[in-house]
Amino acid sequence: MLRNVVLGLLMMFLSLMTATAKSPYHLVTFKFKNKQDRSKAADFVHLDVIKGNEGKAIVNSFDLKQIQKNIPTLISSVKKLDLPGPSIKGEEETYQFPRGDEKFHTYKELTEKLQNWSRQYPNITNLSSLGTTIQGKQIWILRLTHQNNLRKEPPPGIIFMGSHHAREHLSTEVPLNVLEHLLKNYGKNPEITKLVNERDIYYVPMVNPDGAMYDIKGRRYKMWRKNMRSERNNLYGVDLNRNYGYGWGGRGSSSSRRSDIFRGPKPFSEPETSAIKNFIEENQHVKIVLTYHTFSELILYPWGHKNEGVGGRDQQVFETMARKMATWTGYTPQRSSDLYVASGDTCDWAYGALKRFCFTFELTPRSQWEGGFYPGARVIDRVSKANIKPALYLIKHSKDPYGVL
Ligand code: 0X9
Ligand code: ZN
Repeated sequence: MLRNVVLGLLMMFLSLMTATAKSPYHLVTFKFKNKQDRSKAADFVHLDVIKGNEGKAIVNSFDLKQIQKNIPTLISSVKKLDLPGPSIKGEEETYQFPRGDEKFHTYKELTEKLQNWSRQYPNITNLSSLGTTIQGKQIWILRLTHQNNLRKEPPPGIIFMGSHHAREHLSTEVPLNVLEHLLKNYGKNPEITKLVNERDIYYVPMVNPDGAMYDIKGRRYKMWRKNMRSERNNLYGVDLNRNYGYGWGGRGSSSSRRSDIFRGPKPFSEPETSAIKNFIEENQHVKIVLTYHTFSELILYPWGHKNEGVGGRDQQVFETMARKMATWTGYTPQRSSDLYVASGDTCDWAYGALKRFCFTFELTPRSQWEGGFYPGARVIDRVSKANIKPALYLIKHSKDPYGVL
């Protein structure tokens, strides 16, 4: 633990040292009396950490002005961070992770890996694209199921997604490694073999490849969250986890382009969210959705846009599953809105519009001081391993989610 904290502080220090001098980002600490206070703050900024009555957020200069104007009494301190600000020109076109973090996959490496796997395991995989991003990249989806299932009505299914948010690179590595575990153990491990034979499993490890690659452009992390929506060379970006169409436009999202929680001009205005929407709508047998994010070590479920649970048996299913998965990961199971109210996220839509059981996993670390969005490559294996059991559990129960009751 102490080692993690020391390493985290060192990583932060190094990343601050290597960043450029010009910085639009600040670390803001809030003091909250209650949940309402947290949601008030979440109306303006994205809260990265909540612990006790304190919250922390890394905010851009626009968001900083907004909170100073609207909720000054909730702010306890503001610290300037030396991180480079957004721009779409003037940077060399290298898409490589910063030194020491090369184990994370670039979009190109991800593409090659998925293509290799689909060649290596032709009887159980199929690689295709859900559509293209703003910058024209393919949004890869790898289907994992025995080829016999392709000729008939597909068996019950599940989708795992990563990297809706650009800077949350670990959320691509975890599904990728769990997928690799399934591939390598097919035909060896009876449980995995059975699941691949009897389920339809989908992986979209990088929903927002434009943003993820922009975040590492020039080999420096930029703390970028949104996609790459721009106008006349002016990058602003849309928060893809505020752009889904259930309760869209409500609390915890912004109508301002410059905000880090900008929801976009209308629901599903972005090619990335609309590609996911089309896929989940068209595949009714996909009964469970898991969207990986970072960080804070949480397992979240609807509702997120209002301070209520979904009620009835469905709520029991969410709670039972989340509690069970928490035993393997040590993550905290929680209703999304208990964290803070935010509208337009993936899970509110998947459940609200289509009744799919949907979880948001906020992966490692637990805190900003252990690296926040940039915990370093050394955590990848450990976090991936911890996420195998929850994935197998959800794959199993995608046949009948109510079976957990
Ligand atoms: O705010 C988000 O989009 C998610 N956290 S993250 O740090 N990865 O950005 C959490 C979404 C949870 N949903 C709601 N609270 N509605
Ligand atoms: Zn996220």
